[in-house]
Amino acid sequence: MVSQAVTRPLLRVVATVLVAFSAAVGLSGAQASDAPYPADRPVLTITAAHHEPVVLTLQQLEAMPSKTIGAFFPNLNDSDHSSQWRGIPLSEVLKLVDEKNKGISVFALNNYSHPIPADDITQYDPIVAYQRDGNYMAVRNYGPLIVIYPLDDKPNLRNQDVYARMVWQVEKIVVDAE
Ligand SMILES: Nc1nc2c(c(=O)[nH]1)N[C@H]1C(S)=C(S)[C@@H](COP(=O)(O)O)O[C@H]1N2
Ligand SMILES: [Mo]
Repeated sequence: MVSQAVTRPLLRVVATVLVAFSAAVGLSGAQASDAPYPADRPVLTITAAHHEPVVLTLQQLEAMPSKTIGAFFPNLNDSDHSSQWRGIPLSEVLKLVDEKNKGISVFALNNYSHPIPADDITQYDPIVAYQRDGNYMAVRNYGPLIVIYPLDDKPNLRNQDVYARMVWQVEKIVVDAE
């Protein structure tokens, strides 16, 4: 009798903690599920000559170290309107494969591709962005992934050579062996 009276409130506390915990876990999951595509769909493939391909979902990308940088988006031709882009530094992408490289080549859904030299990654560490101003990007909004350079902070990057490296609708990154 006595033990039951003690146990019940205790169970209630345990249950409350469990509910709070799963709500907290659910919250981080809900973030990715706001994306206009399934969070568990592969969005990025990274290949290298001497490494198995690495295939990542949005959820896996979001589990990686991220940073936010300010830049306008050259394609929209509105250099007055800056956005905050959140994504994975290309230096982190390179850590996924062990390949001596001279840089990477970024491939888009529309078959556009462009190389990014290793020097850019060292000097400017551009990101593969999966969010623009807090929103995931549909393919019709140049998503799901866009290479973004820190155009706001570095005026010297505002030129066509760099814009051509800001590949949108990214689906694949090839690490170019040295
Ligand atoms: N997916 C994809 N990304 C791309 C391109 C493209 O055609 N497809 N063009 C590149 C070039 S050459 C530039 S200058 C900028 C701006 O593209 P725009 O040709 O649409 O102005 O995006 C770059 N990223
Ligand atoms: Mo361009």
